[in-house]
Amino acid sequence: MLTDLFGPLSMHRFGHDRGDTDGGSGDHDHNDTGGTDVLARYRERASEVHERVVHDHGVSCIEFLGSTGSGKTTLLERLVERRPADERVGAIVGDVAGDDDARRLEACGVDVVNVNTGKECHLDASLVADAVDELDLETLDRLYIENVGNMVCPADFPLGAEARVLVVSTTEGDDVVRKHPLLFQSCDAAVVNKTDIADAVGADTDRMRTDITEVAPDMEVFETNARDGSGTDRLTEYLAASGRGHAHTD
Ligand SMILES: Nc1nc2c(ncn2[C@@H]2O[C@H](COP(=O)(O)OP(=O)(O)OP(=O)(O)O)[C@@H](O)[C@H]2O)c(=O)[nH]1
Ligand SMILES: [Mg+2]
Repeated sequence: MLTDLFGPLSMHRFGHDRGDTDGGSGDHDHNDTGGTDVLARYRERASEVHERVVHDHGVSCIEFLGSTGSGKTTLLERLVERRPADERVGAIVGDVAGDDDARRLEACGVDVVNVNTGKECHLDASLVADAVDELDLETLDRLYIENVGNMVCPADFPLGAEARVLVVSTTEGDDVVRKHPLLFQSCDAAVVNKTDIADAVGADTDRMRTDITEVAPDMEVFETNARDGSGTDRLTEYLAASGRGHAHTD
């Protein structure tokens, strides 16, 4: 069962478990002046995305998020290269501007929808729902969502994925986990990337791993070099074990 592998699912956090309505971690005012809870609306939208993509179409949906340049797209390139021959992959790629990442993934044979957020520093479920409209879900087995590079705001905005994978890298400093506990707590798995240059930048990956376990005790942690793919096999296995189109039981 997926919950055994991923801990509390994003779906369940926003759809069932997380009854709170103030996300609390963002530096924006996430509530509108009419008193309506904007975050609750987005969580509802995320539930709809999840229902449609995962339940109705049986597409495994995984979100990758983390700071700018941590290696999200590079990691996705490696995962796509290593996918089973018959696995059909789509991606929704969020960036403030441009289509560089979308073109990189397209070059790997992925059906990509590029989303430019302009002044927004994160994707939200409405943007994802619109992007999903542009995909033919019937032709996909897996959908990756790459969020805009940001370590704060995405915590408040689940997108409807089955799991959220947080990608940090050694170049961000080995104190990155301590500075962003809330984001770690809002995700299901963490990748410590750029292990190949940890020594060069003086980062202690053991410390990062220990810090992750401290802020999010049940979190799966992967160490990777996304440039050459080292460490991605375990991540591939973990993602492959994620259920496809798991049935609603509650
Ligand atoms: N040495 C090393 N470089 C890496 C690794 N992973 C990614 N890079 C490099 O880091 C830079 C940023 O990688 P991206 O994959 O574009 O990062 P990203 O997280 O998608 O960035 P945004 O989409 O802008 O948030 C690129 O120059 C990559 O080649 C790694 O494991 N080791
Ligand atoms: Mg990217």
